[in-house]
Amino acid sequence: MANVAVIGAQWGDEGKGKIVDWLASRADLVVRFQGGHNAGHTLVVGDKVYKLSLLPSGLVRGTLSLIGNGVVFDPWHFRDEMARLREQGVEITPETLQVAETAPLILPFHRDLDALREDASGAGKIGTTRRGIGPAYEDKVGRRAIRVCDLAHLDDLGPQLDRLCAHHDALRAGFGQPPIDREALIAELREIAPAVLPYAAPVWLTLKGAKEAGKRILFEGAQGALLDIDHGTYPFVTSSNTVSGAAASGSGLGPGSVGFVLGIVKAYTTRVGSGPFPSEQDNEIGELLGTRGREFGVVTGRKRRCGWFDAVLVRQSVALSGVTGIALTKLDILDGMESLRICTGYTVGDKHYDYLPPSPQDQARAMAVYEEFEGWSESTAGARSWAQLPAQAIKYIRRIEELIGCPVALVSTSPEREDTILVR
Ligand code: 2SA
Ligand code: GDP
Ligand code: MG
Repeated sequence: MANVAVIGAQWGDEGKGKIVDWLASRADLVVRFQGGHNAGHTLVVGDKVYKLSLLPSGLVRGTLSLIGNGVVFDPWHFRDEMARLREQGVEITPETLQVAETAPLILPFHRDLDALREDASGAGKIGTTRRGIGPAYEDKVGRRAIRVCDLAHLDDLGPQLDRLCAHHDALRAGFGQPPIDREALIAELREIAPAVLPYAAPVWLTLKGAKEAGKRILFEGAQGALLDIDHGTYPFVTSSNTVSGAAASGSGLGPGSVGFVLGIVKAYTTRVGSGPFPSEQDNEIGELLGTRGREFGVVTGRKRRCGWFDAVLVRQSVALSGVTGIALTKLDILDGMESLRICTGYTVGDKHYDYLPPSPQDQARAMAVYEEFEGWSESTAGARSWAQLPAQAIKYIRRIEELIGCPVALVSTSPEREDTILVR
């Protein structure tokens, strides 16, 4: 099996956790390469439900799990999420989990700044998870981040703290906040360091060794391609690159190491947070999809916005991430719907688009153009073979393939790992 990168091809929450879990048994290592604990991945194993935000999904099955340099790392959340998983019976040791020494830390004032900015932005707010993701990435790019490796040198961070505080104290003053208490910050870091340092490792070296030994590496993406900082619905995006290209830079392996890009795609569309959503159904259809699909944020509990499948967006994601095949999830949620629609293009004023126009103004005005389909009354829930799918469901899948220009490699029909159809 080639190394696989799993990425979301919509606005996140496509079911990446379930698919990574399905694939993890066929991989030797799982590596997260971007995002942080804004992600929410749900794994259902028998009667147990695991909700992971920062930790790679492979951990639940005991697959060696790595947090790459491209991830922003909240050490307090790390400690707490590990404790929660251990309570659920998952074994976690430095033999099963490594964190890149070069990953930048999310600090308490990043979280505060995220929330202060959102609250001050009125109608312009992004609808972030308020976990400090954006401010932590800003500090990384601004070359003032404290990183995992710095936890071993807390007595010697003078110039770094000068840079960090010079920037943040000015920002904080603008929000009526006191300057950063440097001593208190170092004391907090000193307290948390022992929970992190045993797991800190040169992840890139682990990956180099794994590659040389012919091990199978699974790259676990978070969020989705339309939340990508460069290619997404900017500014209503997250602060990392979520496209497959980030798998290489965010873990420390060259791009040639990704052999197969698996795009995870929900059979309809959802979005959580603000921003344009041309096929949104802010009506009883959206309500039905949300209720049947249990569309609530794993991290924040926010209700996800729901709408029809948007083939334009997924076609764009397929191109942007070089998707080799897709996993179509939550097909079962469409069972029993009389008719279905797929968005095949947009009109903005009198202009037709077969891709998402770049400006937020045009995106907000984009009207979806639909193709209509007959639904199916049979249940697909729990189906494990192609032969179990009703003819109308197959027609729907085949049309999606045509419109997005990419084959469906897997179909998922329930949250359970084994309720997955491998399409040959
Ligand atoms: P942030 O916090 O700076 O990354 O937020 C910026 C935008 O990115 C969106 N975002 C997400 N969208 C879907 N799922 C995510 N994870 C959680 C989940 C979300 C939750 O699995 O349900 O619980 O609300 C996720 N993380 C970030 C976010 O909504 C903003 O639009
Ligand atoms: P992720 O962020 O992409 O990992 O997805 P989330 O875990 O945030 O949201 C996906 C939700 O759908 C989770 O509750 C999964 O258990 C669930 N799920 C995944 N695949 C399927 C499926 O095929 N059918 C149904 N009914 N639920 C699914
Ligand atoms: Mg999620």
